[in-house]
Amino acid sequence: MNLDQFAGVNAAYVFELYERYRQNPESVDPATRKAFESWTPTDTTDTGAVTGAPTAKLGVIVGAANLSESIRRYGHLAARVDPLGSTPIGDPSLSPRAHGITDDDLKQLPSTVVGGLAAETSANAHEAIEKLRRVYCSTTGFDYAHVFVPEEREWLRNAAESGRFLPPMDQKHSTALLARITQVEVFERFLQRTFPGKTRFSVEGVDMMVPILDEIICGAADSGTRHALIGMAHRGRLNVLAHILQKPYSQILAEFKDPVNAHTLRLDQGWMGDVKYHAGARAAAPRGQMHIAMAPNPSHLEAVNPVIVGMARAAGTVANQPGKPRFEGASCLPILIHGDAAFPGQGIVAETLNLSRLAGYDTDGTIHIIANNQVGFTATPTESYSTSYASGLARGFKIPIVHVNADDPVACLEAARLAWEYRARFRRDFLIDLIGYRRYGHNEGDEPSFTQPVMYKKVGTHPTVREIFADSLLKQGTITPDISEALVKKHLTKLEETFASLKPEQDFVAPIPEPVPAGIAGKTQTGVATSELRAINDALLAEPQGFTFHKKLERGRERRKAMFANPDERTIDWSAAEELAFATILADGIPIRLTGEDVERGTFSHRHAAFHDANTGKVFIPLQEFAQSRASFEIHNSPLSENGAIGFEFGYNIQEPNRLVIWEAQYGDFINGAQVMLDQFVTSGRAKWGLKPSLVFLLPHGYEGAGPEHSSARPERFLQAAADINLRLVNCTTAAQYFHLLRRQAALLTIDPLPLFVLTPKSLLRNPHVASSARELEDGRFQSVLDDAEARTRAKGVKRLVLCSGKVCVDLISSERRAAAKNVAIVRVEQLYPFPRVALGDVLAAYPSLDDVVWLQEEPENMGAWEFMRPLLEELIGDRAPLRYIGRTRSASPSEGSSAWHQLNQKVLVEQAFDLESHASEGSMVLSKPVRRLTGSKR
Ligand SMILES: Cc1ncc(C[n+]2csc(CCOP(=O)(O)OP(=O)(O)O)c2C)c(N)n1
Repeated sequence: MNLDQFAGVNAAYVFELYERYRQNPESVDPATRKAFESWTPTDTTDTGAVTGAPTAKLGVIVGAANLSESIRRYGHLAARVDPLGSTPIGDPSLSPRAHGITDDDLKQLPSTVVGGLAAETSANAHEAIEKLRRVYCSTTGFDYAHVFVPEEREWLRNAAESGRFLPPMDQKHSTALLARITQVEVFERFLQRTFPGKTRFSVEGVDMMVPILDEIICGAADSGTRHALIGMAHRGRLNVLAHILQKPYSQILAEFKDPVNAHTLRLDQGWMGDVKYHAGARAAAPRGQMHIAMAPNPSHLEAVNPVIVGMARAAGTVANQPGKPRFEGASCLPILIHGDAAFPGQGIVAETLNLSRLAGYDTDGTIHIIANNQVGFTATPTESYSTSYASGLARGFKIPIVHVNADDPVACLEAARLAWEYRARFRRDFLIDLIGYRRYGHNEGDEPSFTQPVMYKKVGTHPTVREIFADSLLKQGTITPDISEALVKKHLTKLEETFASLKPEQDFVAPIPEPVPAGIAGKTQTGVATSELRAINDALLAEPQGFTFHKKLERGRERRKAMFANPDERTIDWSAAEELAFATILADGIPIRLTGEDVERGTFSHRHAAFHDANTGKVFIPLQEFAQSRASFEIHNSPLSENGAIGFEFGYNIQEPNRLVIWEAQYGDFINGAQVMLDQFVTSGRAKWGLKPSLVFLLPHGYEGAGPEHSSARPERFLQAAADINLRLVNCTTAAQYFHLLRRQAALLTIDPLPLFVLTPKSLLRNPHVASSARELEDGRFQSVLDDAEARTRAKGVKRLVLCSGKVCVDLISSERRAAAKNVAIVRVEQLYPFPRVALGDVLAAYPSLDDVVWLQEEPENMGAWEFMRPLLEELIGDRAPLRYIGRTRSASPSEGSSAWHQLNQKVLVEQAFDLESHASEGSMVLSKPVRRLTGSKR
């Protein structure tokens, strides 16, 4: 080892080691010890290369090197990033004293001890250190020491220290920036004056959000990015809509006027609309071919995060070729704007960040901006987060962070340019912590000094960023005094003129979706010829050369090979039907994306969509390889997330609505972890924002004695949300029904899209009563009600009509009691919503001698479909027969915790269905009761 070759930081490190060695030779490793044994340092050259130094000087060199490292690492703690002037917390390691040295010591040392670009143009170490302080402790806090990849860290260091991302600030650029800031401010001032006290969530205090977006979006557009997808909450949203999405002022002003008229009142189409600061928009970009979109947003803060990254993933995915889809990250850019209280507080942020580097979810980097106004409604930072900064969570994901003072437009633009370049180069997330303040209260009607009196005293006298910037340009002589006022006037005049000519009723355009012709879903043909199915099945079962399947999976494959031997035999089980549905959809040219926890194998080890070579582990996905395919298939085991994962799929779905997107729950009840996504986006997105989602949810459901947590997918939750045209809920009981249902959903993607919730089986996956024949896949189509074919042949003798849904129907039809109960018909309600009124009416009409109609369910009375069905059934049945309820009594828990107790109740349930006289047996919680007609229900 030649010890004389080291310079700068490395030299200091060698000296530090040497010092350790000198004091205790055993404290360094043997190789280092050996090198030091034959080396006597005496001095450093002008370049800082180590040729030796008096030992006393070693400590100074080490101190200087450590000081420079501390500034790079902790300098942000001393940066003046708060426009309201709070004192930065600083850090002792930023002073020479902490390293046992003085400024004079530094002046004696060559600058190379400091290393990096700052050293290159400095006369000595002191000068270089001062340069570092200007970079790291000014109005920008570069916070990147937590980035683990050395190449990235070095790039970030050079980027910060070189200043190469500082924007050009000649007269033209400065004036353009001033004009933009003026536009932003004047818009808010105009709204404040014209609609005093009306909520708009002004951007003022973090006005630089708009120029930062300009810079990022223009950078992306210049590099050929085709889609920028923006997600943000209320703060500054109207301003971004107006100035980034180019939403016309007239539309925004009309929304303030809030006209109620024939254009907006479309309850007949389920239209409800939403407040103006939740609206989304799509716009043509300022440059090139780029499309910019802002997703509509619910009040639930940060919930839009996974939706945006899902949209970006979809926009960047090329799916029209068979096989695996291709992701082109450079074609899309997700941008998320967060609140400083919401970012650390809402778990969905962590869920979204966790998606950022996973196969199938990665977007090649999201740019995050925290609109940090240092207050959350009334909460202070110390009440809102345990981390040092609002951005703390991002550190764990190794995301570089720049804290920047929102009153320094040049520093803000540097942060934006750096963010874009880093994202483009390393294809990873970047975060800008834009630190400003909030000019008014949480909304414009709030009085902020009730809770933040000191802060608002400062805010009250604090000049706007426009004023500060104009003043600095004036002082530099870049602009003349009249320019600033002329800009204000120009933008104000435009707003005033727009307002003067406003016709709110015409200017207000609500994005109401086109009505869909009635009955399309019911008429959709979904059968596939047996010959075609057989050929596809053969292709799916083809073995790739040299691939070794797991021994235990061979039997299932053999069974599938024989599946089409007799088209009338019920040989096709649930998972085979699913695979055939997927394959035929792909053969029709519709891409499929299927995700969820452990979906590749399937929770119940039933799917095996991805095989792993038993010897090499290599993965083989038949749906990506079969010859008939005309579109891509992707399947991913999702991370252990529901809210984030579903939000992502929702975003993917609305961005690319012509692809079939399916999310599967491990067990149905886990979907309640995504209640926000369901309520705020999936089931209400159409009524509020005119979105047309068609996402499919597969939710294992059914009472099998596994306890309260794994029995119910909580269908009552979907039924409570069901209204107008917003979802389909199905609990189907045969493989053929499932096949047709999936194919129908694919066929309706563009003509009658609706979210589809499917309660799927567990043990029934392998139950022969659920299996179907090839003929049933060829001939049929999805039926919302399955009549009792056997009972129908003797319809006149049927006294009881049992209506049920899902697995419990199979319990009934496979019961040994059934053969003797000739007077009972078991009718399966396969689609719960939309309520199959016509089909059920036809069934009722076919049984003329009914003594009663029963709604039978395995869920407790306060759960399941009963409370939804009851008024609808009463109306439908009228005076024809009394309605009875058979099912578990009301309960706080979805099911028994004991398998034995479950068996008992399930047995009683079945007995009561067939026995017109029976009563609950001891120990059972099953209730059989006549239903008193609800008052007011129609006959
Ligand atoms: C999930 C959720 N919880 C609570 C609220 C109510 N709320 C609206 S704004 C707000 C404060 C947000 O503070 P911050 O994230 O700093 O954004 P700011 O309003 O300051 O821009 C709260 C608590 C909400 N909208 N969403």
